[in-house]
Amino acid sequence: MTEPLTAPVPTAATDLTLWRGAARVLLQNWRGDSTVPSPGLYPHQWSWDSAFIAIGLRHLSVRRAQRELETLPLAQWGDGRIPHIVFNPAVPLAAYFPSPDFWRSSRAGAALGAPRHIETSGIVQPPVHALATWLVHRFDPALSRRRGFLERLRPRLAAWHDYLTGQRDLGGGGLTAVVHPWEAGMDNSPAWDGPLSRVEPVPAASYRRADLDHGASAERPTDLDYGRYVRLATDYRDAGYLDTAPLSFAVEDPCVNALLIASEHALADITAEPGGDRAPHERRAARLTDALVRRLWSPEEGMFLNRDLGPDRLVPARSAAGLVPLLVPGLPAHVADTLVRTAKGASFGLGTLPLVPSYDLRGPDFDPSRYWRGPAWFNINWLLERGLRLHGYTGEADGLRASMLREAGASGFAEYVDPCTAEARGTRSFGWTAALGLDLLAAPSLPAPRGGGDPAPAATRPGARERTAV
Ligand code: 2M8
Repeated sequence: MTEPLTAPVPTAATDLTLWRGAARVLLQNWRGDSTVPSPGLYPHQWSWDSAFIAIGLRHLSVRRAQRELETLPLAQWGDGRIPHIVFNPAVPLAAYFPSPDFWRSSRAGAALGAPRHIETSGIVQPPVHALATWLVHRFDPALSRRRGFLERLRPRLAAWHDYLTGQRDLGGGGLTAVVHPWEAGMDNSPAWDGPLSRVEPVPAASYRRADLDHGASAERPTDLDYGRYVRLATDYRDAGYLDTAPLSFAVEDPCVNALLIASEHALADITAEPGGDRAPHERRAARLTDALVRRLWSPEEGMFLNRDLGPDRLVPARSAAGLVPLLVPGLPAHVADTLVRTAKGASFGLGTLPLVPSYDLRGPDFDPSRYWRGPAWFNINWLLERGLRLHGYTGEADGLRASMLREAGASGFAEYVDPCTAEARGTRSFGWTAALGLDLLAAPSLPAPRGGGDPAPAATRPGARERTAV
């Protein structure tokens, strides 16, 4: 590590152990320009991982955090999409499936302006980038200005949001839609089971899964699910990655849209910083928030649900994605209060379990170990912690923060954990678990006013955590 540490190293012994462990993961997973989620299972750059990782990395090196966020949009397509994976050409093809020779982005995506010299996937992931960019900027505004950090990223982030709110408003109701479960990040959530049941899986013999070389099959998606993922990706690729082609999977996801709204608020801040007009972004954030509540809020369930655009109806499965809109600043107060009640209830156990599960504990498909079908993930819990703080639930936020700090280190920075026992699951030394642990450690548990606010930058309030945009 060549750059000096930019945040004070904690002094309490347990905090120091956690700090050192998290820093070690981020140093080991750093590849010169960006960070891999995990050297074995995920040896390339992933889109939303990079954003979460940058948020934590800023506490070790603001320059690296800026670099992390700058490299990803270098692979942005001409139509504005930021691909979900940017492949490292030095990694052997067999190390990860689907590999660059499956996606063939430079050829299959040529008409949409896919980069000619960088291979990427053709799908996207949740838009955490503008939010991460703003948080990294706020941590050291002077360095950011000197390096023209916001200036360089702003047009790319704007094009990204234009793509999501334009071409990807597949339902025509003002929200962005995903065309593959991987786009939502919660790859095999039970919320996809219904929409995916209409997809014909490709034969198992037509491809080789690399994930099972690194993970227990009981903690990964089934072969049937994989066959369907590969079918969707193949069809999308063969249609030239066109969003206007007939799509057999199109879903509006509350977590993706909530992150888009939070990022749109951040884009308003990014635009206003050098004196630009924030109003268009604030207006778009408000429109998205209205559409989110109108199209995905379920008063009966007390949470948001996915909308399957095939039959155009809400999917009854209660995934933690439906709690994430708590991080939306303009959420009506009664909706925020109901979400917190649901999170604290028997289905999600906030305050009673170590961490909030990815899926309803009482759901018929709940599995505490299998990937996104029940285990607790640190990025989702980090988002909920911010949402709780934003809406004034300081005690609940403090409790969740303490629990995350405990379990991140105890699990060896696991990819996910059993939500009831906090036993480690998935891969270890996982990028965003380490990064977000570091972020929580650096952030004092300050109360936030309802509606958020924009505290002073780190330079004037050391270790302070920015709450703008979420
Ligand atoms: C997982 O997804 C990838 C495909 O994108 C996989 O299973 O191979 C998900 O947990 C996703 O949210 C995450 O970004 C990615 C890398 O950590 O792994």
